[in-house]
Parts: sequence; structure tokens; C-alpha cells
Amino acid sequence: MLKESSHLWAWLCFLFASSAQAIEIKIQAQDGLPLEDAVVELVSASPQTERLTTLSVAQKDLTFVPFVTAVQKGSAIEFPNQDKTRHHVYSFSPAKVFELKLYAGKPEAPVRFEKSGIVALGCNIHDYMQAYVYVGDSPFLAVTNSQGVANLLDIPDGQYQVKLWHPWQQSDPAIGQVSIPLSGEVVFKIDVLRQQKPTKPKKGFGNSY
Ligand SMILES: [Cu+2]
Repeated sequence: MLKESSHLWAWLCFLFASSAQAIEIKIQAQDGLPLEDAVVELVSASPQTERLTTLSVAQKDLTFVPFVTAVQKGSAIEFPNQDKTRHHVYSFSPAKVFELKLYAGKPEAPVRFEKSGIVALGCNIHDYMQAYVYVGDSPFLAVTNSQGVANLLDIPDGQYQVKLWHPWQQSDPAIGQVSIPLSGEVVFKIDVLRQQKPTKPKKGFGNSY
């Protein structure tokens, strides 16, 4: 009887152990302060099902919102224009070369990102508009919020490599490791040169739009 119940217990433990978790990973700059707009990608050695999404990078007040977006390759992004002026969004990055010629409102089709890498976005009309799309191989991706926290949902238990990226990084961040479920708080650091996020220039420039 004792033996059977311990079997049952082992089976229950197995059920729980093979679940998926919502986890938090904290990213700091080298000064220990929280770092916003950092990409966290968890890479598993075992194959994972795709989690393709369609996200949105808006143009609002002559600024791309959000500044950094992360998607799995094969996913799409819409570029709605919420300004009164027209924008002309483009990228010359090898991971995705495209342009959405001058438009107002919503362009006809979302742009699909098929190749992993960093895509730098610009606008032909407004040079100061800049943003980034991180296209990852893995389905497990998140961008840190203003508290420097990346919220990753439904991560299957197991071992992962942690790849990090930030637009202001001064060198490629070291690749970390995590084991899910996490056993405590996980913090990684990225060495960045802090800057202002791109916004429209102050008075006297851009007001005519
Ligand atoms: Cu523009």
C-alpha cells in the first residue's frame, strides 16, 4: 500500500513537473538600474511549436510605439499610422528589407518577418523616427517593461539558453542559462550606453506636421 501511494505521488509530481510556467526575468544595466526595452529570448534544445503572432508598431506623435518589439520568425507586424501626417516606414536591415510607401491610416497588409535578426525601422519623412524589431528563432520572447521585467508566458519546464539584446548595448551580452521552473529571482545585466528614446524634436522643428 505504501509502495502504491508513493507511485501515485511520483506520478503527481511528474504531472506538475511537466507543466508550463509564467516567469519573470529581470534585466539591469551595468549600474544595477532596471533596463527597459531589452529583449529576452529563451532558446530550448528540444524543438518547440511555433507561436506566431501579429503585433503592432504604431506611429503616434511622430514616434514609433513601441520602441522595441520582439516576434518569432514567421510572425507579422502591422504599422498603423495614428498621426495626421503621412509616414513612409522602411528597413534596410538584412533580416528584412521593406518599405511602406507614404500612407495615412493603416497600410494594406501587415509585414511578415521570416528571418531571424535585428530589423531597424525608420521613416523617410522623419529622420528622427527610429525603432527596432527583434526577430527570434524561438517562440519564447519578451521585451522588458519600465521596471526592467520581461514577462514570459507558458514556458514549458526545461533548460534554456537566455539570449539578450538591447538597442543601446555596447557589446553582445553574454548568453545565460535558466532552468524552468525557476528556483528564485533571475537577473541578467546588459552593458548599455544610455540615451534618450527617439521622439519628435522639440519646438521649431516638426511643428508644421
Ligand atoms: Cu514619419
